[in-house]
Order: sequence, then structure tokens, then C-alpha cells
Amino acid sequence: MSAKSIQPKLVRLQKVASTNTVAANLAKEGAAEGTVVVAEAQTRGKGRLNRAWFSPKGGLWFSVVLKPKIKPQEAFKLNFAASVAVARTLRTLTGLAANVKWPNDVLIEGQKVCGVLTETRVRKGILDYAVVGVGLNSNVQVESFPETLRGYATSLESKLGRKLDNESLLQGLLEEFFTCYALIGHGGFEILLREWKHLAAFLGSQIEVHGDGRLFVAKALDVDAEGRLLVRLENGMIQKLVFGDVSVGLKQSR
Ligand code: BT5
Repeated sequence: MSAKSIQPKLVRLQKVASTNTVAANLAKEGAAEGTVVVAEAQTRGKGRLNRAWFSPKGGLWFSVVLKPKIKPQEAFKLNFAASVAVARTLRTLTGLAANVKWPNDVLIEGQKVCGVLTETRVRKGILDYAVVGVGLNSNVQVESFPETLRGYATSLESKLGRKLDNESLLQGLLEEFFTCYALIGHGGFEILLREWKHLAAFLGSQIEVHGDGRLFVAKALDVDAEGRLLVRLENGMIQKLVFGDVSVGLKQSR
């Protein structure tokens, strides 16, 4: 089946631990590509490296089951497809100038409004399925964020001063996502990456890189065809950062 013809099959739930976990279980049981698990709230929403994802009622939390014909090491492309789809949809439906940040964030005015988590199962060297999870702070009040997220994260409701229809957002997001996903299947990742770079406000800026207990400052230069972030260290050396190992934050001016 071509990705363009995928018809999302929605599985709507009220409260779950994590839509990614539910979707992965469905995939293990043979759920079709395009199965989308959407929940009103998550009790154990997760980010990368088992970080917690705050997911109260009002936000849009969903996960898509995919069976892409790509190598396991190309799974990073799905994250780019999802973040471009989210930024496009937000720009179209809300007029907000959404940007992307490596490797998996969507920001508004420098604050995180959405995160993407891609998880895969690989068997005998072949990508069995992928689950792409999207967490979007739509109708979430920033006052309800835990202390650690204050200032760092934002919501559509807070930026727009009104609530949005999560259903229209979900429909728009899925349509854009499957369009971006189709590009990957047709060797069009370069096109997607080019758009991602246009949407990336942080390239060319000084960033803080966190990972392996290290923290260092570098200049973000580019993202290559393998999804790696190229940075220039303060000693002038160029380093390629691998998706999944580090997080980057915009360097705060002091
Ligand atoms: C992510 O991880 O940004 C991926 C988040 C994916 C969440 C979706 S919701 C639907 C699906 N089901 C799941 O269980 N997960 C996916 P990462 O880059 O590791 O960022 C995690 C960090 O973001 C946390 O350590 C917090 O600092 C911050 N964070 C947590 N909740 C947030 C929220 N609601 N909004 C913005 N930032 C948040």
C-alpha cells in the first residue's frame, strides 16, 4: 500500500499509560499500518530515554502504527516527517510561526509545544514496525505545567488565548503526516529535510548540548542526510551528534 492511500484507523481511548505503548502492543498483534491510538490523557506519557511526558486532559496525545519499507537505521526519518507535519499544520491552522528543533521538538517563540517519540521493533535486521508518538500541548494551561516546564514549554491555548478543536487538529496533523511519510517511501527524504531546515530556527545559533552527563556549548551548523546534527565546538572542531544520544537547548543569553 502506498503511504498516500493510508486511511487512518482511529482507536480512541480515555486515559492510558502511554499511547505509544498501546500502539506498540496493537502492532505486535498485527494492527494495520495507519492505526492511530489517541487518548484524552496519559498517566505515564514518555519522552526519549524514558523521560516523563506531561500529558493532562486537553492536550493531543496520539501514536501512529507504521510499517515502512526502510532500514532500521533510517527510522530517524519518521521523526523528521512528524515534526515537519506538526509545524506545517500549526502554521496553517493557527497562523503561529512554529519552528522545529533537532531532534524531535516543535517550538513556538522558542518554547516547546510538541515532542515526537519514534519507537521501533527490529527483527532479524528488518524493521518490523514503527510507532510514531506525537504529544501536542493544545488546550493545556501553562499554569498547570509542573515547575520544571515553566518557561521552557508552552501551549497553543496560551499562545492563542483560546481553545482549539483537537479533532480538527488531529485530522490536519494526520493528513500532513501521511503526506510527509509518503515522501520518505518515495526517496524524497531530501525534500523533507530541506523543509525541516527552513523551519529550524536554531541552525546558526549557539546551543547547549546535553548527553552522557556532559554539557557543552557549540554552534549548530547543519543536519546531514543521516539526521545527525553538525556542530562546531569552541575549539573549532566539528562534531556530528547522533540522534538519540543528546538533547540540545538554545543557549540562554546571560
Ligand atoms: C519528547 O521527548 O519530546 C517526546 C515526547 C513524545 C510524547 C508523545 S505523547 C503521545 C506518545 N505517547 C507517549 O508516551 N509519548 C508520545 P524528549 O525530547 O525526551 O523530551 C522530554 C522532555 O520534554 C522532558 O524531560 C521534559 O523536560 C519536557 N516535557 C515533558 N512534558 C512536556 C510537555 N507536555 N510539553 C513540553 N515539554 C515537556
